[in-house]
Amino acid sequence: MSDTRDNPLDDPTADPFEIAAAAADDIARLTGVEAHDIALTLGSGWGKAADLIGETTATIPATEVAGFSKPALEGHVGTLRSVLTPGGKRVLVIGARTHFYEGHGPRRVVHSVRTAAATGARTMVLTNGAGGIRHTWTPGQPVLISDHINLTGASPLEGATFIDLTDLYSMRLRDAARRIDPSLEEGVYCQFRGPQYETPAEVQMAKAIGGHIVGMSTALEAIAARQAGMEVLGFSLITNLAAGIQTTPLSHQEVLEAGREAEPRISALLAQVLAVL
Ligand code: 8IG
Repeated sequence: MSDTRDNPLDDPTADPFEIAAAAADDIARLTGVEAHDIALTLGSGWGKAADLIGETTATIPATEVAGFSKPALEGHVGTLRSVLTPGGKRVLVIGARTHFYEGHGPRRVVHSVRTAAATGARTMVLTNGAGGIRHTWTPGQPVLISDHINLTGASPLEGATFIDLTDLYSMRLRDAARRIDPSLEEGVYCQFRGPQYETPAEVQMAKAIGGHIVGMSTALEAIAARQAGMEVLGFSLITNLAAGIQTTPLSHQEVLEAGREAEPRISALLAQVLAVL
């Protein structure tokens, strides 16, 4: 269901960066934490992963923070958390993703990323649940995002904002993740608008143009993170093989189950990766 309450981002004359700054002020006030070092967005299947990364010092409903909207879906948590890692880093855990398919436009989609940057975070860790195109991948497998293809036709950038996206998904951070789990594979993430899953023909198109992962979230967020000067690390949990790659129909139930089963492994992985960032 769409969210009909007023959101300041829906005012076209508003400056989205000012609203992100106001949101960061809300977070500082509500968490008691002046600045964060790292931000982590939890996608489908990654919901419990934050519990291992450190001590949660504050949990706030995203609806208390300027510009955030209600989560649209079961499996997406509508909270922001401040977590203190054993190494002393402050992590802003974002469990309140807004998807492009909700139809509120790119400003709302990337607001959490801009807010994270405004809290001081220099590293943006983006996670998602996604479909896998590679036949050798199995549901429940986490993979690193090496690059993306944005098939939404949209952008979070406004006007003549020419942003370089070379090494968008930081090689340095991918190397750090692989030192922790050398078996991690990587692939190119194709963002479709959704919310329908792809047709098998669309999956074949994604494969032909160099894609390995199909999803509905991360590319627009990564672009905004780069605009904000953050270093990006992206993980997809392959919750299903993409349409036509797997022979059975795709279901949201299957996605939730794959997430639950993979939880222990990906939680440990994320905690270990965050410890070295
Ligand atoms: I979870 O197969 C999940 N999200 N586009 N395709 C797209 N998004 C997804 C898929 C999928 N699985």
